[in-house]
Amino acid sequence: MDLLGEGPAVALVTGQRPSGTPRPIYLTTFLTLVTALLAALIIAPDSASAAGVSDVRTVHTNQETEGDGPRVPDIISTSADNAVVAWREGTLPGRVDEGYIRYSYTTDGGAKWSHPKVLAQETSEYLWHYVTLYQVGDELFAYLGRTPVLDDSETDGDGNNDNGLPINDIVVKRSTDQGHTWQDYAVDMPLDDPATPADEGLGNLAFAGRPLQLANGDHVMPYWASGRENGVLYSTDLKKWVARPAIPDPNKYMGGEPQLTVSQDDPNKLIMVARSNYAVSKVSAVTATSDNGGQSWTDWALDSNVPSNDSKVFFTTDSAGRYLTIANTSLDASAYRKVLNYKVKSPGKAWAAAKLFADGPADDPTPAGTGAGWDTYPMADEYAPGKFFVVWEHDTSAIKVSRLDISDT
Ligand SMILES: [Ca+2]
Ligand SMILES: [Ca+2]
Ligand SMILES: [Ca+2]
Ligand SMILES: [Ca+2]
Repeated sequence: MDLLGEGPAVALVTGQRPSGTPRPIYLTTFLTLVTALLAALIIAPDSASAAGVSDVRTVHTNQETEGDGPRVPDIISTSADNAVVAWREGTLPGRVDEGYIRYSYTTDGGAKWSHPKVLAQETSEYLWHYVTLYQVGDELFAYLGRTPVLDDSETDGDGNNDNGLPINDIVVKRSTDQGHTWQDYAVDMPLDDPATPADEGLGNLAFAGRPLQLANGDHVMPYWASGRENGVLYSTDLKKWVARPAIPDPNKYMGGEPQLTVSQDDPNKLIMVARSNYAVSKVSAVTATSDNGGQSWTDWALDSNVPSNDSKVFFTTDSAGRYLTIANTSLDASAYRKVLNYKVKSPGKAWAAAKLFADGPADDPTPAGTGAGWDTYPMADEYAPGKFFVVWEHDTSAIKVSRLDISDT
């Protein structure tokens, strides 16, 4: 059966993503090789393998912030040299999951990052909860969840919005210069307006995982919303987005921050991977699959191969069909969110053992008073086969980026 009636319903996006600015690829590749060879000779004579984690950089640090610091970053690489990172930065004491949205870009493969710029400023009325990035051809899109400064519905009765909810608008920005500048881009999202009694759509519609483009050109974007409903929005034109049904959750796994990718075994099957609720599992993510572009899903089920520790699980399929997951995995509550590991599964093989991805200093200043030593909330983007830029938050005081090379696995 042809799932969408137009050839393969789903195909690996990474394999079909058009390149960015045209460039002499052989020259670039040659220079990259020369540079890498020189770097290996000069800097790392004891490096036995190119594989694994390298080139860790701090994109941005803020030890003075009064909210919950620079957090929840995302990254898109448009080439081996060019990438853009965006994140939320807290601004108000005692308030979490809200702030303004900043971004920084590199043009030299991550060695240097631009001074942070503002993607979405806070105002007297509004703050921002999240930013999620998506590349379609030469265009980049940033999806931003807006939240009010004031919120009378909270039980503390102080009238302030202390938790980044409700989401009362979704704003989209578009860049055509690899994330250096951004312009407003109007969209129609199925979001409930919390100020009206009518039901206009999903409550607190939020995006934490990367959208992907189906083989027929349409787009699917993983969402989560009030009640920990997870599913995909669907769009044919990147303008109007329609919600498809939520993933059934009869066992109350309460998935969150879902990541969407394509099965390494079946290009017509979507896989959703999400953090589970700590009350359900401290060790395993939940997964579900769809063979019709997200119009229906299998029930959420625990997957013991994919770790989750009550925080975001990054999960993708690379251009060679490998699964890559990066997540916090510790069973020790004292190590909550403090260590990131990664795992790889090549097509037709079992999951390889977890390897250390990041564990930064435990004694950083954590301006908000929480998150000391955290290394958490990873996102990644493949810039060459099996090679990724990865971004994550450290200590609620820094945004970090490194390379991760799984090409020899
Ligand atoms: Ca309040
Ligand atoms: Ca609130
Ligand atoms: Ca409403
Ligand atoms: Ca750490």
